[in-house]
Formats: sequence, C-alpha cells, structure tokens
Amino acid sequence: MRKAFAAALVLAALLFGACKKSENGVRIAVFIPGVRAGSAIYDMLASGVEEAVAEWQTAQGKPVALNVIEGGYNQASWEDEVTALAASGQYDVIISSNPSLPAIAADVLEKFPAQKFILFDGELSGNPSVYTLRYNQREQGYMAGYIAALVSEELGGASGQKRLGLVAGQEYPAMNNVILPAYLEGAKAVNVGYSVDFRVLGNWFDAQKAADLAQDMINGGARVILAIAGGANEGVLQTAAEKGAKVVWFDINGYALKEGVVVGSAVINQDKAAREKTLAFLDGTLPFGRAEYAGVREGYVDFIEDDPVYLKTVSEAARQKQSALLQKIRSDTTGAFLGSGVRE
Ligand code: RBF
Repeated sequence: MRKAFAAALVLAALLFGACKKSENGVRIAVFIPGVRAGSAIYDMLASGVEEAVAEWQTAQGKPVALNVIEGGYNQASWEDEVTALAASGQYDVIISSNPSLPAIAADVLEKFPAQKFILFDGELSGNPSVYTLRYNQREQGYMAGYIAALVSEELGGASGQKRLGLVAGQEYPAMNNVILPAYLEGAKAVNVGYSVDFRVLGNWFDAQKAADLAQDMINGGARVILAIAGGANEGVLQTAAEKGAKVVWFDINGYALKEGVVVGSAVINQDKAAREKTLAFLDGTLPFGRAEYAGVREGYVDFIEDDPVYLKTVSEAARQKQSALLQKIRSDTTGAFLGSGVRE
C-alpha cells in the first residue's frame, strides 16, 4: 500500500512537474521533517533560506521560487515525500535539517541522481550531490550542563541533590552519544556528583506528556531540566514555572519564553547557516560532496549571555563561571579542551 502510494506520488509529480524546472530561475524546496511551529531548529532553517532568497532576488534581480513543505510527524513517510519532491524534477535543490536526512537523501539519489541536497544537523561526506553541515553538539550540550549545574547548586545549597533533568523527544545517535553525555560532562565539571535523569517522550509534540515527565523529574529531585522536545517543550516550561524549577533552553534564545524560569540558552545559529549556505548555493560556490562540522569557534554554536532576562535571572557568580567556560571554548583553538568531540 505504502509503495503504491509512493509510486502514485512519483507519477503525479513526474506528469505535472517535470518540465517546470528553472523556467523561471532557481527553484528551492525546503523540506521540514516535522512541523515548523514549535521546533526552533526548523523555523531557523526556513527563515534562513527565506532571507537568502529575498537578498539574492534583490541583489541579482533574478527570481527564485521557494516552496517550504512540512513533512509532518510521521517519520515513516519522509522518504516517500522527499522522493516525490526529487521525482517532480521541479527543484534545483532540496534543503532540509535532520540527522536522518542524509540516509534518506542517499536512497533518493539512487533513483534521482540529478537532485541536489543541502542538509543541516546531519552528516554525509563524499556524495557529490550532497552538502552537509553538522553542529558541534558536544559544545552545546556541555554548556547546557554547566549552567544547569551552576544554577542547581545555588537552588539546592551545598547539601542539595545533584540531579539534573533532560527531556528528549526521542532517542537518536546524536542525543544518546553526544548531547546527553556532554550535558552530564558539563554538569560534572561543576561537581562530579551530578547525574542526569534522562526521559524520552516518544514524539516531538505532546506537551502534556512532557509536563508529566517534568513533574516526575522534579519529584525525583531535579531542579533544572534541559528541554529538547520541540513543540512539547512548552509542557516542561509550564510545569517548571508552577513548581519553582528551572529550564535550560536548547537551539534558540529562550529566556523571554518564561521569564525567571529559563536560566540558560545553548544555541545553534541555524538561521545564519541556512542563509549563508543558500547564498553560496545560489552563487555556485557551495562545496557539494563535503561534510562540514562547526561549533563555537566557527560561530554556529553559542551560549546567550547578554540577554537582560538572563542577567536578571541568574546570579552574577554563576554567570561569571559560565562566561569563563565560553571563553575557554572560544580560545580552545587546538581542541585540547573539548576538541571536536565524539561525533557518532
Ligand atoms: N527537534 C525538534 O525540535 N523538533 C522535531 O520535530 C525534531 N524531530 C526529530 C526527528 C528525528 C528523527 C531526529 C533524529 C531528531 C529530531 N529533532 C527534532 C532533534 C533535532 O535534530 C536536534 O537534535 C535538536 O533540535 C537539538 O539540537
């Protein structure tokens, strides 16, 4: 049934779309593997490409057609959806962001080898049709763990429980092998006694279940929780606000989302990356075939420490320590401190 549906999609795309490519200039598809609203990593992807397209059109006076397609939460359908986009022949490039996209793109390319892909938050090298940019999430996770533990120390006092929370939408290699261990490592740099209560939601949208998990973690002694569950993060914020717990935000600046509750923002500048790489594609200078890896020193991973809400919410002592960590990562040009990190 699924195969028949995919075949029908492909056929329809071939019949109706094949002759349109480049008739009116460059055509770009942004494939959101999920839903844009509530998932900052996807919203940054789309807005970065949108910015690049607007800039390029203004500067060059040439039209660029941009189509942003939401793939939805059914991950089993993503490959069919990307296949249909490639089969349509309508797009000079498909731009997306997810650790699972490189494998999907590689499969699609076996059938449609002319398709080009720009993929963020994933990694694939040596395929001449694919450019990838993966972020150093060891740095991102470590900075989140460090601030979480600094704040937890102040909330719990010297004898307080040394337990932090992490809610993830699902388990995946970058989470289990990079983000979670780095979060713990950062916390242990504050005090070796820290452990992480790691909870998995099973989806990226169920705010009620995320709220319940947060409640459970708080009951278990966690005072600070890192939220990496897309649209469901809202539930973590709500529970933390009600119970006097704190939240560390990931991917974007989250301080203003719940003033006084969000105590850290370890961010990825995916909007900047999407803008730059789309412009490079339009210029014809994007190095297809390459897998790039970038973090704090390259300007794609950061910790927001100049937000007035952060200044108000977090003690000066904790902020100074966090700032010193950021400086240490910035000046770690030899990779002696965090290095490039474990990537798998
Ligand atoms: N992150 C989100 O914010 N929203 C999502 O819908 C989402 N879906 C994902 C689906 C899969 C299969 C995988 C592997 C990851 C997903 N992520 C999602 C996590 C995302 O790739 C990234 O790890 C986090 O945003 C932290 O930077």
